[in-house]
Amino acid sequence: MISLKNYIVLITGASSGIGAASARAFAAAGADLILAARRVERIEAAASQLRAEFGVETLPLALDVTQPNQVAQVLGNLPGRWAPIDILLNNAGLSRGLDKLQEGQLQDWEEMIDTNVKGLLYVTRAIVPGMVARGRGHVINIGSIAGHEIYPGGNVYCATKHAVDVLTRALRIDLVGAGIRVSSVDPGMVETEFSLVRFHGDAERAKKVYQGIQPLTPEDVADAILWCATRPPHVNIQDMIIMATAQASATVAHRK
Ligand code: NDP
Ligand code: 8X3
Repeated sequence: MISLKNYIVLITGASSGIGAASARAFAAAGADLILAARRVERIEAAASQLRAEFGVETLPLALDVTQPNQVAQVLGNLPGRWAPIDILLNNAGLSRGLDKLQEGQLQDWEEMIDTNVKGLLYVTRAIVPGMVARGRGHVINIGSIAGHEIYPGGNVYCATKHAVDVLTRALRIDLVGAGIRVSSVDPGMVETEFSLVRFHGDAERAKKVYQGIQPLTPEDVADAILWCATRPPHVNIQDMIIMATAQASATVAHRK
């Protein structure tokens, strides 16, 4: 296990769910954190809290990963001590809707593709060249069971997570020999704001997703991410699928 003391970790989507839990896990492990998201008030509050609680340095960063110019500008001009990022956690992502493809909303498709695929690419493009120059680094992408399976109504969301899987594997090939690790952590059902976002704020419908089942918590996933990040440098966890015990596959779950 390696120590993350003085490591700089950039987390996208740090304002909620898996990203917020990962921020706490990395802070507890002594890493300094760049917390990026659109909801600035949340990441500012988390940045102060983690600084006070764990004595680490934190930098809240307003960032919309769907905006290529903004991503290049903000990540290309990080304050000096923050520039040499050791770990990039590409976590920002969302699902919108659960419609059959033939009934899907174009706006939902655009948002998922722009965030989950293009956003991940823009951020990766901005950060990885520095890792290459330094000969060290770790990119951890948050994929999903939806990147391995397809379920009814999952169409475009599943396509974006399959794309994340392909991009993780492609980056590993392109970076081989550069001393940089590339991992994917792919959860099943995790109770976060994910379903609330998927159903456009319909809290009743979102709650039903987790009814009668004990889903993963964001902390469970953060624990897995931290474990990947703290393996010895010659060990790369390529892909980790993590599911609730009561969930056997994307479509098979036991509900009480
Ligand atoms: P949440 O909705 O709780 O968190 C999503 C995060 O992504 C928020 O911090 C949000 O921040 C951020 N985000 C969304 N769009 C953008 C954007 N354009 N720019 C910057 N940040 C953005 O959901 P989860 O924590 O569950 O989701 C995190 C990741 O985990 C996603 O990639 C999701 O696909 C994946 N995942 C989730 C599973 C689940 O069951 N919950 C299972 C498998 C994978 P803000 O809105 O402030 O910008
Ligand atoms: C989130 C998991 O199965 O709800 O990526 O799509 S699932």
